Amino acid sequence: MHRPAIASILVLVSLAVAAPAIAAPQAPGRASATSTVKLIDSVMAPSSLTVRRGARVRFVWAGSIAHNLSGPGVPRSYLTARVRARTLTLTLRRKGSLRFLCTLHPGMALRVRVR
Ligand SMILES: [Cu+2]
Repeated sequence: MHRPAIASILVLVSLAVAAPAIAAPQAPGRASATSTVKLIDSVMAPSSLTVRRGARVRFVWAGSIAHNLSGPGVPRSYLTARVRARTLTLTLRRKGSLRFLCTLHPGMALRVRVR
């Protein structure tokens, strides 16, 4: 008996969530692609992205000072906390232009265009 292919995909997604330090397989141009954005002192790198609907964006705190994160889909705890080391992966399900920012550092922002 064969398991449906979707089961394998769900397992991969689950592993990526459970172990964010392990890089998930990336396939550029596919809806399941993950883009990594680093929060460095005091910029987001890259500062703009264009992705397909359904893509994931993984925020990685890579700087030595604290940053917070605000934007669509970001849990409130990331805005209220001064975070030093954390990752957050969001799945972007709607087309449009999104903006994420650190409110502690003016100009520390990311714009994402979801196609
Ligand atoms: Cu910041």
